[in-house]
Amino acid sequence: MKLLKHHSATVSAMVMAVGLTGLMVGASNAAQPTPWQMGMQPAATPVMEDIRWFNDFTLSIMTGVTILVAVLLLTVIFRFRKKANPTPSRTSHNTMIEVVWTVIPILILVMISVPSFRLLFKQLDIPEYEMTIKATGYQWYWGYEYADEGMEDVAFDAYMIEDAERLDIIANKGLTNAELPRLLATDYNVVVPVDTTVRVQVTAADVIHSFAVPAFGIKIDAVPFRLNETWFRAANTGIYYGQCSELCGQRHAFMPIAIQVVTKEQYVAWAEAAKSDVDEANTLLAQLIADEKKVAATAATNVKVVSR
Ligand SMILES: [Cu+2]
Repeated sequence: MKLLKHHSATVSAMVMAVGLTGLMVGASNAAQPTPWQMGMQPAATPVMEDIRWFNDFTLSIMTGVTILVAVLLLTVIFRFRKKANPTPSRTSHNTMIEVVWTVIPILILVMISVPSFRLLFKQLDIPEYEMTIKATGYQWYWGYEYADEGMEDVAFDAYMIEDAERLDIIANKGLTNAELPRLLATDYNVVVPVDTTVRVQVTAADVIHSFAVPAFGIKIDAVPFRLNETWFRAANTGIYYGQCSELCGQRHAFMPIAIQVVTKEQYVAWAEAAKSDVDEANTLLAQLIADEKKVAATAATNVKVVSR
């Protein structure tokens, strides 16, 4: 009986989870975890959109199976208990039902495997890419190199911004907590253009790390002496955060990944400046984004004035 209660609690949790993830599909651009978040981060790439769909799809099948099994268990317990059914049936075989309970699970597995393999190929088969970035895992930070022609000199290491420094920056620049999220913000962001297919080559220089960005649906091991590849194509601008996802030592939790997706024009300006100085390029980029926000804000107030 205890077991049954547990079952139905799981089922209601599943039903709730299906509902919640369904709700979150509407949100388009949140790049970091939020307090009390239950589902996955909103998708920022086509791969992540498919992952979210696949999660909801398998979760709904699982929910159905769990409900069916719970109902069958309850039926057996109540209808065929000793009191209600003192002389049990002596049936030992029923060909029909044996065929049914073999064939239906096979069909369900086939139904799951088709989109599962399609998604695996989509993740691992690198499409035609427009640029390449190499990420190297170190104990305990990430090193990035831009690999395209003319960009060979653009390389930097990205360290997590420590708590004390973070509070200073927030106070000095008047930022919000979400603009410089704790344990996720880094001193250098990986800058990439929006709507561009980026190939990421991932390796490590000491122990095994893992390069993972949830909103992009990417997670790939960073293994010394091995070059792994993944890709993403971000559909919205904004900063997307990830973390090392392979236990790599004492400061494993403190080597986050921050990818800043900017407009194509902003990227061109950044890349041009970064060829000679990444710090200057970042200052320029911050200026460009601040200008863009100002323009957007004025446009918004104008609209309000007009609508009055
Ligand atoms: Cu690591």
